[in-house]
Amino acid sequence: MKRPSFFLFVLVSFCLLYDTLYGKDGYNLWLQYAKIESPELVDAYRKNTHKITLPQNSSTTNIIKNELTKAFKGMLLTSPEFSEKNIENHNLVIGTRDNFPWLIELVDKKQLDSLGQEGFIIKSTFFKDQPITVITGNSDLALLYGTFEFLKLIQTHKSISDLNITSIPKTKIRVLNHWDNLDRSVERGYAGSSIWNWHLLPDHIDQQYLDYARANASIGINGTVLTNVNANALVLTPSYLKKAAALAEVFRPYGIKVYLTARFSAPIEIGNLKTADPLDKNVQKWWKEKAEEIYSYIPNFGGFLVKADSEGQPGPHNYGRTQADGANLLAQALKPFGGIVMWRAFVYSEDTPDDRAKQAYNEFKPLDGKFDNNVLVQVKNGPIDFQPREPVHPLFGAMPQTPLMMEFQITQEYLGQGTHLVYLSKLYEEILSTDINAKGPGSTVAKIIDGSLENHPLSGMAGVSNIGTARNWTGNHFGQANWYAFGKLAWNPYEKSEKIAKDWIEMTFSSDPQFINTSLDIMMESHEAVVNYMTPLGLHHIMDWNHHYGPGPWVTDKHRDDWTSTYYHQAGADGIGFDRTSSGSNALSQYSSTIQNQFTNLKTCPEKYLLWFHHLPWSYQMQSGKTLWEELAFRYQKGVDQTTQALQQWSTLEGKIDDERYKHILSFLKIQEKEAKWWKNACLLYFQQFSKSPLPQGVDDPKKTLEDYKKYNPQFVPGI
Ligand code: BDP
Repeated sequence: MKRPSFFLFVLVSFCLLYDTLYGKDGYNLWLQYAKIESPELVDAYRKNTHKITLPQNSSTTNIIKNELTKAFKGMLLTSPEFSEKNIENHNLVIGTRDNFPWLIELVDKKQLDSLGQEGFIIKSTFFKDQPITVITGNSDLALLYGTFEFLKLIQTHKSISDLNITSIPKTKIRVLNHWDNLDRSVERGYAGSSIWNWHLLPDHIDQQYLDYARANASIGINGTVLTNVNANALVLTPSYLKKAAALAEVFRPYGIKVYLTARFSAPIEIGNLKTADPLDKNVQKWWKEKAEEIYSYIPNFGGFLVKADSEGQPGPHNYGRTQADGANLLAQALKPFGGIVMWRAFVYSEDTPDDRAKQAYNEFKPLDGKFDNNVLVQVKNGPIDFQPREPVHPLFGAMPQTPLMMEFQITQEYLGQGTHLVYLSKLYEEILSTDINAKGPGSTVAKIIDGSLENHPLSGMAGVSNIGTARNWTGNHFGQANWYAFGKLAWNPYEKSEKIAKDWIEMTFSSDPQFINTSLDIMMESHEAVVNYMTPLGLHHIMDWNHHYGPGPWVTDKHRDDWTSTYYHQAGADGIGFDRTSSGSNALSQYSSTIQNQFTNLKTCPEKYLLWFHHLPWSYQMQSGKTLWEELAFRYQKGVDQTTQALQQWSTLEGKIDDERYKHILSFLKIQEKEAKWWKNACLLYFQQFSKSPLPQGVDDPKKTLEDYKKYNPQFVPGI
């Protein structure tokens, strides 16, 4: 009797010591499983979890067992007793109805049927008068999802004694898009190199691959596109397919499918064909055989993500064909194997003499109904390009016969890159909850994304990953929250950012109420802050050339107009803003009449979109009574003040969490404050040339000149 308890004591002490020494670098993400201090809580949780029934019939159930062991060791300092079948005297039962036919007596059959393959139920009930908690679903993966949800309740110190939770993912495809290149550089990546070590694959399986899969499974992500949308055809050759297959093997028990980006010209580049024309028989044959080959390596391969006819990528335009011709070519090749195509709507050209914001709609809307049924059109949240704030993309609601998939950017290309604390869930929520009025009031973007508005069986959400080899995965500790929130919103696009943030803070850092409330405040304010100090009132695309780091409202006269800032802000002596009403590009005509009317009318157009849709004189009177120039200056100043406040708020949290993460975050917040001032000063000095008005009182005077800011030329900015 004595020995095991002594052994347990040593083990637990070691774990605690290990945790103090190494555990707080952020590697454990939101799965910290920190020790719970309250003896009452620990007692209650132990009582409900110390005897667990869990059949061991797959690698997924094995993962569940390991997760529970790890979690309870960390949070409750106990090791639960596991049994595969025995239920007598047990308190947590995890299994499908195949495992436990009696479940049907406890959980409604209809309800079970409605769960599909991924949904789960967590229910407090009785078995032979014994109180038990049941986690059930129709697959082992569902049990894994249910287990993570159950553990979240404990991580966030909720009661687990009276549970009745049913959770079914609202979207089918919940994928990360890695813009990772085969040389391990990451386009728009600010967290180190790509985590895929292609050179050592397939022989070396890094622990990080398993941890990646586990983290994603814990938030319901069920797919990963391994490679950059600016694709390299090499990944479709046998030596790379073997490497991708090794990753797919690791991810399979976690319910994560591998997808690859398909370079449209691959039949020429690696197939020795003379053309990649989608209507050419040999090209069709080549893709069919390629698909067959891929499935021979990766039996559960998910499919392709394609960027075509955009920013130099080849595509169907090269052969005078449509985007539907291109997408269907690949869709037909994948169809026999159950694969899908995610075809990006991010198509625009500098040679098209029309507002860039209109081009995707012009190209895709006429193709509605022409895509095969295993194609999703993947649309960015806004019509330009992941700006700090954009109105919703007009394609949402405009293609009722086509499943549209959301593409959000998790990596912060335009939102402060590696260092700025910006909780992106607010941006995601703003778009998902937008009522685009496609089918009358209540037609929110979320309803398009989950397929419910038009009853599409396929649905999905993609997030451009912010993950790299940084020890804390995302470079910025708070970047983890954006990965987490993306997963949660992909599972349920109706979830609220505040709740997601609260859970994340508690799981990641601490249960201290002051810590939670202060961090929550900082997070909830952070998106509005970045919009204020970068692009207030609907300004957009005014960052510096190419690397997109820092302000560059002066960027002009480049080889492409649609990549310059002056194209977008149109500032001059007469005013500022892009006229997208009928007197300008008329991009507004692409929206439902309700939105059109609201945004066209200056009285009802939300000020946050004002300069996106209107070109207005500097003296234009804002709702506040100030002139446009004054309001602009105040917004920039407000953004700076918000970052100063965030820094001050964070400073009050010293000692509330480990020093390592506290200091890391503090130093990033200082960079953010400095850069917010840089943005404000550079932009206001630049626009002042045209407004020719002084800065209003209350707006700090810049210490440098516009020329100083223009001259600043940072070298080797990451992510290009
Ligand atoms: C822009 C990025 C560029 C991407 C492109 C895309 O600047 O690096 O390749 O989007 O989404 O945001 O294809």
